[in-house]
Amino acid sequence: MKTNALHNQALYHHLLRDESRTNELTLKEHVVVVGTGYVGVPLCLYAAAADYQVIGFDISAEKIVALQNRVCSDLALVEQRLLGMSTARFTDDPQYIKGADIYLICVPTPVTENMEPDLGPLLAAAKTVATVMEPGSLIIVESTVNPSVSETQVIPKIEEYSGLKVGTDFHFAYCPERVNPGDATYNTYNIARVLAGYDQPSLFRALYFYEDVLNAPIAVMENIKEAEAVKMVENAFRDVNIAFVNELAMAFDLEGIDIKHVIEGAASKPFAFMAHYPGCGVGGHCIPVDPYYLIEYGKQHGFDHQVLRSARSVNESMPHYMVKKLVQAVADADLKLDECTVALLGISYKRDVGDKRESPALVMLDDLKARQIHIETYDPYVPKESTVADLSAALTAANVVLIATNHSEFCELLPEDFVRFGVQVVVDGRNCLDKTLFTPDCGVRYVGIGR
Ligand code: SAJ
Repeated sequence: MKTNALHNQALYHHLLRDESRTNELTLKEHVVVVGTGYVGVPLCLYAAAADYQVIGFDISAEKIVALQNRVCSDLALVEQRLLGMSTARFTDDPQYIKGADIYLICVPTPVTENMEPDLGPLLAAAKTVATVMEPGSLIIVESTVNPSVSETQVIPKIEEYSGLKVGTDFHFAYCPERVNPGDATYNTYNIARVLAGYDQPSLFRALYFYEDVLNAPIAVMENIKEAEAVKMVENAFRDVNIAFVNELAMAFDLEGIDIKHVIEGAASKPFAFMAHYPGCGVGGHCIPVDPYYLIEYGKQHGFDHQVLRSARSVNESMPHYMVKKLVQAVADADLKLDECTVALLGISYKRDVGDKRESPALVMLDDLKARQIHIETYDPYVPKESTVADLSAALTAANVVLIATNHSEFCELLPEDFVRFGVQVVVDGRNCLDKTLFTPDCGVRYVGIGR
């Protein structure tokens, strides 16, 4: 990898700077990372570890103060350690990010309330960079965007506010982030990337940077639109596959087939099948959002993404499907719903992380409240949204349990744990408990999803 990097670096100097510098050892460049969330901070740390002079910039003073105190809850353990010893600095003052050699833009690209792309944060970041950059800078966008957004919205914004011209005065590349929160195997340092440059010098310069900083395969795409499409497609692929198994789960609930066993059986085929699992819904800021970007992009070209829309519709129905299953399970147990207390276990969207963006648990919470059901909530990773302090308190307070997030702490629960606390019904929205242990005479009624 390093050999490649030096080769690209020499090529870069040859192409863009005077010949005399091609053999010079790299003078480590100044790098500014705009957006210090779970994508930007690791980039700061790995670039600083590769001897770049790094500043992380964010508009959130709160985030920056925490980072200046070497605190960041978004990081994997190895990155927490890196933060403590890193030479990276952090600021919320644009005057300190002037004239950098490389700017990396890593800000969110959410959707609006009516599920349309919201490029506000990205274009604001592009404008900030444009006002502090100097000729010769390389700008790399890592935020997830629709095909063509870089060239039709981001670059024009930079040119408008800098007075500079892409290709002539500055370089531009696109390299979508692939951070997977909570993943112990893949992280910013090693996850494979796709990369495209506005032109060849931009590509070489960006390629050299990533190969110098990361230890990850870099797939070079033909053009920026392809690289933008890759990220959208990989996340829409996941949403469609989750919708597929969610639809099967609803069918198998009626047919008495165990979807989890069927998926595990299908996964025994070593090719042409990728296991996804049904649940109470699809949360996070990527999977439920990115398909809406592609749907919008299709609309702009007169195309209707029926499959993407249907998948979104199925996945968005799951929280309500789960609440209906809870209501039915309470009736089947001859309990009166208005005399029950439900403990909602899990608020965040994903196992063992604290991010509640687009979390299906919040949709189920609203649905339960709308039915005037008494609720207690507990999530070890989202204490601020928990009404009780720990799992025991949640089980003590309730006679019905609804598991919304498969946090490790919940997956260890056994029938006797529920019986001990007087819980009569368990609705497992992530099929994370061992269903075989919940025998008819175990003292608690178990309901999974599609099993
Ligand atoms: N989910 C299911 N069934 C599944 C998988 C996930 O219901 O089989 C639900 C989860 O409970 C969660 C939501 O979908 O609510 C999203 O889960 P996720 O595992 O996809 O987690 P994310 O949102 O962190 O997705 C990230 C993405 N990474 C990037 O965008 C860079 C995604 O591309 C990865 O595929 C995913 O991690 C991953 O593989 O874990």
